[in-house]
Amino acid sequence: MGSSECHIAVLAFPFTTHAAPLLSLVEQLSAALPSARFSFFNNHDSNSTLFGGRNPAAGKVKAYDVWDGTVAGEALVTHEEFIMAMPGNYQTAIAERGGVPWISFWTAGACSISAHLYTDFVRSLVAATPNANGNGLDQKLKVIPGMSEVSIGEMPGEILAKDLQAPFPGMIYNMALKLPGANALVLNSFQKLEPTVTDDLRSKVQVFNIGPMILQPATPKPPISDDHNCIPWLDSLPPASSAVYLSFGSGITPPPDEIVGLAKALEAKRAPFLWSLKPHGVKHLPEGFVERTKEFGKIVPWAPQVQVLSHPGVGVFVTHCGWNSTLEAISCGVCMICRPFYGDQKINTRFVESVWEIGVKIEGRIFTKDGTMKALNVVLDSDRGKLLKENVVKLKGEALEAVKPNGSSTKDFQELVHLLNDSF
Ligand code: U2F
Repeated sequence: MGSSECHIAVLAFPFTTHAAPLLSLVEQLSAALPSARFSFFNNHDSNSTLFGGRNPAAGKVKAYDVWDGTVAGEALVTHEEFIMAMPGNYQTAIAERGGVPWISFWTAGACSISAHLYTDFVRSLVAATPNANGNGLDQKLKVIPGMSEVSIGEMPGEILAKDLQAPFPGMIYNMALKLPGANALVLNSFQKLEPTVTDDLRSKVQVFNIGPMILQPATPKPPISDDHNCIPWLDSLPPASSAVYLSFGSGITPPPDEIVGLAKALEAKRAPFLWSLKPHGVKHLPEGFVERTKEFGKIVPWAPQVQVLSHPGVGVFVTHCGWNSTLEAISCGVCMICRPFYGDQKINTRFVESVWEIGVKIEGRIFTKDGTMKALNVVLDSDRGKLLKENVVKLKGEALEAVKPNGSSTKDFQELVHLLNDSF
């Protein structure tokens, strides 16, 4: 195939924040590979959100809607229904892979994909560990490179699933089994963030560690919309404020009792706060909370997170520890209070608290008034908090180095482009 005919099929996973960074990667690659055309296969809803009114890379990226299993007139599909419908539909869309190079983009960190590659080993440890008092899951994974701080119970839930053949755990397990056969694995991370884990991964598959993509000058940035005036509100805070920013990604709203716990802590702490909370979460706030906190608090259904975290008035980020949020906090030098819910979030939290030491995990697993107050006091008003801040600022410096012209992520991106060029 001559380079003028190069055509890359891109298969997206349409849930939460997976398809958006994949499209960013495609746009960045398109700029580096002027002769390439990209077909972006995704479900209808996710494509409408991503492409609505946009024409990425001057038309060189074309969106194709693939049927995701939704039945007309019925609610949106679940992960499971999508997984059942997807393989056949994707194959029909792009024909058999036969000889076509496969490059995988994992939208979370090296730590979580590495964990999935150790699924059989972790499960064998679980099977061999007497678990009567529940302590078995506290066992640290000292023998897995880079994971000595992580316990079995902090592995992504799919690894520990009772039924490894159930649709979602089964899809991830099968992906991990096939991954060493990929031509490359692309990660939105950077070498100095997870060096041991990444070196171990590199022994199994070729890795291109190209992040943080939000700091990459070449990554196209979507237009910023601040419909709820978060930035002017932050600008209006007294100088040297340390506002609390709370957000739980694209899909999570904490359960009602945790929303109450968070609200009580914010009211008691009286630090300025900006809370990204959907209306179905707002209705669980304690009566009168919004009125009582209106002098120092703001609640919005969606915030321009990267700009918020970049604002000097923000002192701490209360988060579910999704990978994009974690990288954004690091890239902006903001400490985190973590309340992981599912998937990679527990392992990310462990790295935040014990490996990078840039934040704390919420005590007692869930948000309560006391646990949240304690975490806020540690991060905002203690010597430990000062150390966490120094660490995150240092890590931000490493991230900025990685995306400089000679930085590790820039080099990895250039090598990825070479690999693609050589494949044409
Ligand atoms: C899944 O991630 P989520 O979408 O739940 O969470 P993040 O990876 O943290 O991504 C959330 C993104 O949404 C943005 C924010 C992040 O880029 O800046 N955002 C915003 O702009 N404004 C808001 O008010 C709230 C969010 C999954 F749940 C995670 O466990 C995985 O790590 C992740 C990646 O695979 O996908």
